[in-house]
Amino acid sequence: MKTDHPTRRAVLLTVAASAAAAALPAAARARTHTIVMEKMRFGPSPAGVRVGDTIVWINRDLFRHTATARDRSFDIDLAPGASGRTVMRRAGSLPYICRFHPGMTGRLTVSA
Ligand SMILES: [Cu+2]
Repeated sequence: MKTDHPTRRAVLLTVAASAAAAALPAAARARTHTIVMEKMRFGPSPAGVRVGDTIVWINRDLFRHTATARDRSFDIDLAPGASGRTVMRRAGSLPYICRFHPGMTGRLTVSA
């Protein structure tokens, strides 16, 4: 009768996953960060954002909001309760606003 040895199998899978991660291009290692819009404010900007990473924007307000980069490198328009994602395409210190509420501002630092 043939049996899998569970521990040995788990170790082999872990080794395989590490090797695969090391071989992946930067884009495939991209991470996802979240910024919440709530009470007419953007939540804290996440640290460690890199080009190719995705920002998930969640609008928990009763108002429609956008997250619009001043240089227009990203722009998302969200109905109340909606969420959506943008991919960071350039490095820099990127100020952004809500187009409907100019008092709502934030700044994302994106490294290459
Ligand atoms: Cu707004």
